[in-house]
Amino acid sequence: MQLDCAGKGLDLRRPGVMGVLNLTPDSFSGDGLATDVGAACERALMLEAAGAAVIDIGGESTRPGAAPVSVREELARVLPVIKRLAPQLRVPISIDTRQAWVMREAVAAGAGLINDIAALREAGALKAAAELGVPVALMHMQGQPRTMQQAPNYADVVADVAAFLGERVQACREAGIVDGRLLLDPGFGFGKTPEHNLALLGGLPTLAALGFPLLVGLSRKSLIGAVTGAPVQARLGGSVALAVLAAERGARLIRVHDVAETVQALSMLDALTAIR
Ligand code: 7PJ
Repeated sequence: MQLDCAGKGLDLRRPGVMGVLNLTPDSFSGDGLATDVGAACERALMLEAAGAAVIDIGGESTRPGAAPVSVREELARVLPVIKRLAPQLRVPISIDTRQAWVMREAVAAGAGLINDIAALREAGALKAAAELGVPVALMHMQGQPRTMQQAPNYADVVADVAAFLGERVQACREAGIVDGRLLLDPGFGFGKTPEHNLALLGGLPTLAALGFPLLVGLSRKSLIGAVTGAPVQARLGGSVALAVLAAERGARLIRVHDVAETVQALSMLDALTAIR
């Protein structure tokens, strides 16, 4: 399974890592990359050297409680970095956005994959993705970032998320986006309690059975805090464990902040898989 991301390959035959490059000023990694294009590019090159298969660039904070940003602001954050970085990276850049215009500008600047937490539900997004021709990750989210953690509610979280993702696949087909360009993501933490997140982790094989490569993001998320009490800056162990558990249950791309550690952990899973 090799995806063509605007000329750069993304190999999903074995679980790989998507490295996070967060260009929002309130990023909870607190790395201050939002205001320094040079530092952001250096960080991306480090993530590639550490083994990331794709670099995910985002300019809108979507953590619980976050307010939306304007398209103009989002573009100002991501475009200079994508433009400078694309020619320097061997691996593809993914653009983490819900906005159709950001998708268009980012792909024109060199991004090769769309990572949309709203699964192409915002105005114009389906059309933009269809016209751009790059692969798209469709993520499940209940509600909106500002309020999504207030009262998450499901009849059966695995079945509900599977049904939603199935509907979005159908919407993509109708818009002319072929199945081979799609990845699916259950959206850990996006309108989910810790129990919902655990049920989804356990239910990943059911979601994998939909027949699309699965992307998951668990890195440093509040589930780890809920289980262990660890604050966000001390969740490396939990993040690496969740990456391995997700990969074992069928995830093909793991979105993480700590690339080197996760790549090393996944190598061990790979070694075990090779002898089975
Ligand atoms: C995810 C994401 C995720 C995808 C974020 C954070 C919040 N994109 N963007 N999946 N999470 N596809 O990193 O904690 O889980 S931002």
